[in-house]
Amino acid sequence: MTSPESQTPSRRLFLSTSAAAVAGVGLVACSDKPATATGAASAPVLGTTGQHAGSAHLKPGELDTYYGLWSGGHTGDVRVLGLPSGRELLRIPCFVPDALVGWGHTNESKKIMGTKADGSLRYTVGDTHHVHASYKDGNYDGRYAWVNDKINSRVARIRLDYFVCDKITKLPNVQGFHGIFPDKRDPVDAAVNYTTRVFCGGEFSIPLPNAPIEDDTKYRSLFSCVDAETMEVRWQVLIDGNCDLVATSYDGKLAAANQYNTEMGARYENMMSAERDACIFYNIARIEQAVKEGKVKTIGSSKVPVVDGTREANKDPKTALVGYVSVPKNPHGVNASPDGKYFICAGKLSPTATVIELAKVLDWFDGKIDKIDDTIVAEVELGLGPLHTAFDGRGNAYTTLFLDSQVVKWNVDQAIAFHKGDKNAKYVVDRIDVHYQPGHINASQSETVAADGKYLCVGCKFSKDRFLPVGPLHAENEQIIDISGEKMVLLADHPVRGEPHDFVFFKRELLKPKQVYDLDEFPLAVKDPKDAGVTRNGRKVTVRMTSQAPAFEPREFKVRRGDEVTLIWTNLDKIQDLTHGLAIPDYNINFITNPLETASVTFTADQVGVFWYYCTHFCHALHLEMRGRMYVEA
Ligand code: CUK
Ligand code: CUA
Ligand code: CA
Repeated sequence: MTSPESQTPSRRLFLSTSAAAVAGVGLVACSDKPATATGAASAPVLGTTGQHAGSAHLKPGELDTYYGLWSGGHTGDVRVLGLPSGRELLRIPCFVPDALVGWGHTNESKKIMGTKADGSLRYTVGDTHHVHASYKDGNYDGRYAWVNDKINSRVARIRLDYFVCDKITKLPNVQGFHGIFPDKRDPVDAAVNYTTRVFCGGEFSIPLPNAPIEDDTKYRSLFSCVDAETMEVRWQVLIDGNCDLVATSYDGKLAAANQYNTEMGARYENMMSAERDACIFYNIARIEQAVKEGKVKTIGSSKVPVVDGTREANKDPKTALVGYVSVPKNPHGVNASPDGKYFICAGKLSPTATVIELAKVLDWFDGKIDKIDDTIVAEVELGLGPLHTAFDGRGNAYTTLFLDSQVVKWNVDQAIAFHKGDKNAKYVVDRIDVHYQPGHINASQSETVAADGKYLCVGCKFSKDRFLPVGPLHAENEQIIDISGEKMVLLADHPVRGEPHDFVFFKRELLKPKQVYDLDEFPLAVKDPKDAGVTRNGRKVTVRMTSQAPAFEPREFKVRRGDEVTLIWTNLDKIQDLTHGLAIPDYNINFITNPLETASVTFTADQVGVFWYYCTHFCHALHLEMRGRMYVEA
């Protein structure tokens, strides 16, 4: 190990060089010149033709080159951004009701979110941290993304063709579900070179099954595997310590979670009492073999098979399902390098990053290495409060330093050489101040085989003085940094409503969004205006409705007070961007349908009178005229 002072540039030196970098940013902002040193004289190459990193500014009408998927934090949604501009394009509601699309109001979204016996939503709060997308051949394949809800231990899947949440799964016997990562291929079947599993780390230990037990030595946590297609929980692993973030290897053989609470303490003093914690490695093929052989138990009313991953049960590497690699004090974050060779754990309470070589972890499982800690190939000092790491595909890692309010760029090979004893190995390449207290970081295509080393986004937890004050709640500050050159260059600040945590961003070509639905996606679709109208079955009334700008069909309908009304609505407009809304005054109903989409709501007609249902989404010159009457008779 070394002090940061022995690695150039030192913080002191950096402070003087950063003035030059700031001047460079000023230049970009004022003159539109590219910020990279090499491109000083040439015009910026941007947007649709953009090949070079260098500016976050797009001219009006220019398209971004990357899609970004951002976790929404408390709003329980996923934000879709265009990069490098940072423009927000969409919010995809998942865990929390949303007023625009009627998420949590339509029957279809309520079914996905989960309801109580009385039909009301079981949960209306969420806490999303991590978004990751499905892989094929080590790169994103545009099928799905997943996001976690830490509060209620749920994982949501998003279809990336329509940008909608289509399934939510609750993990049994898990509290504080934090890290999430899809696998990148199957560990045994060579033909399955795409994501079929999603791994979920349980952060809090609880009694299993849950009961009001005070003795915290009886608590445990679980690592869960969810099937990417069915979204059912395939299996769980009972472990010692906890799971925080999750990473997966490119060969599909390993998943890992960093553990900050190997002490299994219930209070923070206890959680930070040990000098070292761990990164836990899961041998996926062996776990699934154990499940197949029935070496499992179940917990409480859950039917999910649980294998034993405790230290005691996994002492022999040759049969071990999991291995615990020791990592300094309360590590935060584990990330897979795009060359497929290393996992990197940042120290948080230790100023270090630990580099673990995956080939050696597999050697340990094969009994070729005695001590699992010999899989550590570097443990180097980076600065104070290292949290998360991104990669440029050129051998460099970028780690956020929460306490130093910096991003440090460091070279992984040099760090390994330094750790081996080459004291001349200069592993710190550059440092840049960010504003302030960064958490997550990601680079364009970072955790794929196609890491392109162009841009870095940093989620800063504090913005302090960077934006106009708006009362006590400050915006967070997301910054974009050009990493195409040797030195990092700060390009732009973006205010963001708290608290988004994590994100990924990748080439726009990897997604093939559909902008018009297929009618057959919806079993209830009203395919022809002639099928619109009211049918009655006792007190249950079904209203089938269609819309074609600027009219709903039917234009009016009658129900009786006390009827349970289900209104099924298909938007038959089939050209893109022709979305309609449907609101019914005093009935707490407002939702949209996109072209050829069907959605439904169910309500009790409890107020007598005339109610103008009307379109809430600007669609046509006669948008205001697009309305009809619901008569509720006594
Ligand atoms: S945790 Cu948020 S800054 Cu939930 Cu990924 Cu590290
Ligand atoms: Cu239809 Cu506005
Ligand atoms: Ca600890």
